[in-house]
Amino acid sequence: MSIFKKLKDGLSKTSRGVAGAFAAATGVNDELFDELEETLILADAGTEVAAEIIGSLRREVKTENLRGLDEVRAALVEIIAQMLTDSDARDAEDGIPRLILVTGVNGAGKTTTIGKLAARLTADGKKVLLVAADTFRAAAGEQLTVWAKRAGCDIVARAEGADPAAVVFDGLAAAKARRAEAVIIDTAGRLQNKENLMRELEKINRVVEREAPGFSRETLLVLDATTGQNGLLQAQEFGKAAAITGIVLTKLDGTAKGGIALAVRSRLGLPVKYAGVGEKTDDLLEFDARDFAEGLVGI
Ligand SMILES: Nc1nc2c(ncn2[C@@H]2O[C@H](COP(=O)(O)OP(=O)(O)OP(=O)(O)O)[C@@H](O)[C@H]2O)c(=O)[nH]1
Ligand SMILES: [Mg+2]
Repeated sequence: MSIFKKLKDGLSKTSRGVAGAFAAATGVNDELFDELEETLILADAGTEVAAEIIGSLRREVKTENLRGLDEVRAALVEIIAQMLTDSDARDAEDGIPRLILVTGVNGAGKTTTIGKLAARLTADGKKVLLVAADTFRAAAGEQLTVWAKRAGCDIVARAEGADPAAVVFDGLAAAKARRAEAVIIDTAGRLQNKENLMRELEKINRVVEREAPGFSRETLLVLDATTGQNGLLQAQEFGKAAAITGIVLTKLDGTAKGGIALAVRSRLGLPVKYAGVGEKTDDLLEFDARDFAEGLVGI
């Protein structure tokens, strides 16, 4: 199955809801708008964002005088795609090494995403170095080592229980010495309300800021798409410890509803950068706003 198909299948819970609203519609009327708004709320977009989208849709229908359901559906895709579009996105610059710090709660899919990214960047001919700064969970280093082997890239790992900020320091020294072109740092899963663990993340982030001035830095927050609106809270709290530049939405192949992408984008201004659609190396998509909007609406 293609990864695009996996994404569309994963979002089918929501697209079926949208399809149902259109199928039951007796015309382009309040009932239809209310049904669509309800569907977006059920899809984890949140009440405010759902109201915002449907408000835009109502205006569009009025100003463009849309009468057909297909036109309304296309307008809905357009509005959602625009909301999700990251207009500030820039391609990585040639010659400037990338440094990606990966954070998130326990089990969100951080290590798996790093493995997939490492494989992709290595296949693109980049010299990749992974840094195993999850020294907390048993066997976390081994898990990342397996991914590094699979990708065919380097890894810096230390013994379990080592200070993660020190591992990051060593990792960055190795990255500079070996002239790595992409460095990806794995961190331990932590709940956003665990004060001491958030301070530890701050410390890791300080080391990154201090030791990697020549790198183009990104901090990705990995969100399990099936945890819905809680993702908003996670993004807010993690952002206090390390400024987040982008979101990775994982497990979109499962029972996710997808609306959390709209919520983080609209409420927090955070772009979704990648979408995880499975456990295998190839199951990662560069996030595409239009594909995602079409997946949600079901076109
Ligand atoms: N279906 C599906 N499973 C995924 C995806 N991404 C990760 N997983 C699975 O989710 C589980 C947790 O993944 P990890 O990558 O270990 O998550 P983590 O955030 O590193 O976990 P901790 O380090 O323990 O906090 C594993 O069983 C992965 O195979 C995805 O996009 N889709
Ligand atoms: Mg992990």
